[in-house]
Amino acid sequence: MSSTFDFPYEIDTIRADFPILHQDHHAGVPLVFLDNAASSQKPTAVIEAMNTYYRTIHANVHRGIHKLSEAATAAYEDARKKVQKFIHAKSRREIIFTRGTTEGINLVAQTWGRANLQPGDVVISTVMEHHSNIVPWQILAAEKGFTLKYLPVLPDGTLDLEQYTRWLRDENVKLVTVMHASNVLGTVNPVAKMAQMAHDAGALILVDGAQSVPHLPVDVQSLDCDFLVFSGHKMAAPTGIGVLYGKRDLLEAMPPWLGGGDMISRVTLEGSTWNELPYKFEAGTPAIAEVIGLGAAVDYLSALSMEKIHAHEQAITRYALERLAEVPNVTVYGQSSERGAVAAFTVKNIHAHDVAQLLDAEGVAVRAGHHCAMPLHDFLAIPATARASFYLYNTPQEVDIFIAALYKAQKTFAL
Ligand code: 7TS
Repeated sequence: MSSTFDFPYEIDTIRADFPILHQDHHAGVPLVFLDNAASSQKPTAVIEAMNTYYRTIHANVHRGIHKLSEAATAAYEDARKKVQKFIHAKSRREIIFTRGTTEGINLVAQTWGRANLQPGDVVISTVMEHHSNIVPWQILAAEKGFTLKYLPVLPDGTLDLEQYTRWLRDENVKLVTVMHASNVLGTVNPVAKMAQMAHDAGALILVDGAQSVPHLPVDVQSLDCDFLVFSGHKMAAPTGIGVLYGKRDLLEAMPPWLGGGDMISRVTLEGSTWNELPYKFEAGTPAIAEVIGLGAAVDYLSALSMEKIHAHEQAITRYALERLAEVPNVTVYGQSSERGAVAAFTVKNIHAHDVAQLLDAEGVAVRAGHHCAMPLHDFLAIPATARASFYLYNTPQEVDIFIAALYKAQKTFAL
């Protein structure tokens, strides 16, 4: 079946770019990496960009007037322009480097949220969110006294947009904070439509792009989102680096979060004034090598084209879902017609952790657990799922190995 598969690019060449994919997982058992929603693997171009930086131009940025510091600063700021272009932001000043999605959401909560939310206000999150888009708002709500509401999920794994309409009409909604694509259900939420509805009601929208920016073309101007957050490590870039995009007027009006070097204009013992954007939100020495690695990842993905990556992942996911449907006693969660490259599932009478362990013995790396989405698993009334998640380098042959391992796992448990 997998022999009829159409690749939008030369898959063997692409796979050759990722050194980690070519090792045995156990002696004689090749690695089949299907845990990409947790973190993707890195191509040589990204590893080498960081290596070259450390070997040839490392120095601190934005301070020295010596040649190395100028070269490091140029490389760092060049990466910012690459990210700006990648998500179609109007200005490089709208690109703030963070440690990742989690930090981006906390930054918005602690700056925009702390300055603007008060008792009587409503923030809408959703039942399907990752904990990073729930907990920062719970912490702030306890302090500021606003109301946090969670948009329900319908049985097909999509959001209840009728409830959304009602809340926007009837409640004093100040912010909608929603994931673009679910890390469990795969659902791709209609965030452009949700943004328009939020704006019509006078609310802002934050989009968690952790599971969308790595996988499909994302244009912040056509989505018209107020904030977008994502993590480098899920999109072929290093760990420890992520992005907060914000509309310039909002970022200008927001107070800073972390105080320290680089984020100030002038400091006296009586008080301080803030640096211009984006530096106001980048206190201290940043993750310079990781930013340069992110720039290289953006180059890599762009050269391949996000449209092609998306097309490939759609095909792989469709194939995996078809093959999973053949396996008896397997339930897959989420039936949205718009879905990303994840398949979370349970196997009757086998705990998700045991499924993952048995697959691991066959070389297949998947994640098991609640995937940092406990409220969603409560809604699904299951303690845990196993999850296969795909990226640009996965092949239908790998899906076949995964499915064969799943049959073997069931056989092992039946004994
Ligand atoms: N939002 C979504 C939708 C995510 O999937 C994740 C990570 C995060 C936020 C947090 O990203 P971080 O880089 O700040 O940690 N999701 C997962 C996952 O599904 N398995 O491991 C991490």
